[in-house]
Amino acid sequence: MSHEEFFEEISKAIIDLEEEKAMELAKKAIDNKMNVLEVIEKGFGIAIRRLGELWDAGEYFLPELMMGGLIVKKSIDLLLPHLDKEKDKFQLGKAVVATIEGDVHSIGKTIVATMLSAFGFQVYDLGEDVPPDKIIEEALEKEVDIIGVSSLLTTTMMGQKKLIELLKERGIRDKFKVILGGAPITKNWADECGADGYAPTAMEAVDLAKSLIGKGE
Ligand code: B12
Repeated sequence: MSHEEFFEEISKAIIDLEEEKAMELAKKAIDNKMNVLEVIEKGFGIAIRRLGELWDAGEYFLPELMMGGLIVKKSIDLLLPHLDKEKDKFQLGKAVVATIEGDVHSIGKTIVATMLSAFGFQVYDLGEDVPPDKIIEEALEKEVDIIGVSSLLTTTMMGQKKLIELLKERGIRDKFKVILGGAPITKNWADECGADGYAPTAMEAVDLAKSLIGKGE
């Protein structure tokens, strides 16, 4: 089976909500020493986007969405410890990554955190539903270069802006590069918030983070 066919099979297992099959394929990817990042981006990333489309089209409802999200999270958790340990050899910088307060969408944020970590950043993943104050405290304590904030709901996007305002109020805006993301986020919104950048995908988030700390190609 080619890699492309394998990614398609994983996508199909998730879209069909077949948890056992998805976990089995994740294990197979580990056993066959496949590139874990590629499996996450191409297999799981694409499948969950398709779940979103099915929801948009009214073909899937909340239970299916939740089930799909859970299968993806479980499978990614299985894959994460098997990331290439090469990354320990170098370090580009540090980052905190979180989904903003009021928002429980964690999948895209986790993929971004995973990718940043795989490409040489030391990442502190604060999880989801995290208040701006808490993100700032962690950023200060861990002395990070980058703060990455995810928001998937139009109702929680304002939290991203609030975080940047709080940084300004505290006179520490210049200490960090703030990058924003999540399905409803646009470059315009990032500009309006006064962020340092926005990226539509995890891979582009890596390029953005690298270029912001002067380590881009
Ligand atoms: C899975 C899912 C869920 C799961 C989440 C499971 C989990 N643990 O994450 C569950 C079922 C829990 C859920 C709940 C809800 N959901 Co929901 N959900 C989705 C769905 C289908 C997919 C989201 C996803 O994971 N996408 C796949 C990932 C890989 O993509 P991504 O998150 O966009 O991330 C990529 C990029 O955006 C970027 N990125 C992401 N974060 C960051 C951060 C940085 C710094 C950077 C640079 C880049 C970046 O890189 C990522 C990888 O490439 C979307 C539909 C959609 N089209 O997005 C709806 C969607 C986001 N949900 C929606 C809604 C309304 C809800 C609920 C309010 C439903 C309800 N009535 O209860 C609740 C919200 C509860 C809450 N308080 O947060 C709406 C939001 C509408 C809106 N405009 O606000 C959407 C758009 C569905 C819809 N069309 O109506 N949901």
